Amino acid sequence: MKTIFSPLHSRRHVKTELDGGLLIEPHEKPSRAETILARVKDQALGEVLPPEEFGLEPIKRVHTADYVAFLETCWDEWVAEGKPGEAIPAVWAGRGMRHRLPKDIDGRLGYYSFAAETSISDGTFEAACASANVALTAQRLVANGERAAFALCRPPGHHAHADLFGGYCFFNNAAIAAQAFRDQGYGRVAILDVDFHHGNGTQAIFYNRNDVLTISLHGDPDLVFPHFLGFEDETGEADGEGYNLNIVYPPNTPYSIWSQGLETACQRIAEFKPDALVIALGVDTFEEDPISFFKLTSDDYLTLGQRLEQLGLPTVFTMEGGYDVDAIGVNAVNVMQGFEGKT
Ligand code: OKP
Ligand code: ZN
Repeated sequence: MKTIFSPLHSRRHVKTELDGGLLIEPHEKPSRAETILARVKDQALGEVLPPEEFGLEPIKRVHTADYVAFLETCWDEWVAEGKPGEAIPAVWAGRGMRHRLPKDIDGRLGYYSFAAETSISDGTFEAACASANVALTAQRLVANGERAAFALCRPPGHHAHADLFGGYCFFNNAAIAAQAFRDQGYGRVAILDVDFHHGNGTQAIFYNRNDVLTISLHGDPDLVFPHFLGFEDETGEADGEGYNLNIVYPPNTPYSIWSQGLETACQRIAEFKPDALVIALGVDTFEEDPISFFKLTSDDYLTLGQRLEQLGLPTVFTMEGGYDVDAIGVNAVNVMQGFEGKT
């Protein structure tokens, strides 16, 4: 399987993540991508290719033009205002307040975000664009006949809405790849999100559509991020009714339980008969992940890859979460190797 990787991911190198009242070193750090790349090479998974440049148009098929423009200039505006640290949103329109775009940079940061752990600094926009190009290049390879491709995206994407960043995400790479398939004449596309966290952005982007089936398996949002979306009674609306599926699990869920939901997801995908599949691949379901509570083992990722292959679909993998950096390379590449038949 070919891997798409951009060294420009390292342009996102923020120093802060608001966690527990402290500004800690971010969990979503550059070494994550480098560790996965090293494992791809070590295992000779296949060729590693740089992304092609697609520009902003395919990103704007999913994200609003004003949101994209905001991300492009946000850091410069922040610096121009004389702010001493990294750009962190700290105010939102709560219940009863107005969702109106303010002029001030603090107000604009809140308007375009849903969480405060995701700091912005120099290079974030460039890295997010490169990450989208990585996903789009993998999508093009698959559209041109590859059975599957691995988009080694960083920063991740599945929490990003059409006009909201948060959860370490800016552009929704999986949604952008799925929309690219649609725009190239693929009639139906399924997105299966196996990251530990709910793919709230992906769900929201396609919530009223029946041409893109969205499924997410994740930790119960009553207990974990993103807290305000991802419950099982969210099934889609209008034309999209019945085209969103959430499967939630409690703490300490092992693969033997998690895989029951995977079977439900695979059955739904088979019934939908998509023309292509996008897997939002997080490996923060790992037993040693520092911010998550599932109990998948490294071998389980081989089994997962085998099961995904059985769907028999042209498949793009977009990298999402996974924060045990020591294991992230083995775990992510195990999914690809399982897909290719390794037991
Ligand atoms: C991004 B992805 C931990 C709070 C977690 C953000 C989690 C973002 C996960 N103290 N807050 O889905 O892996
Ligand atoms: Zn996650």
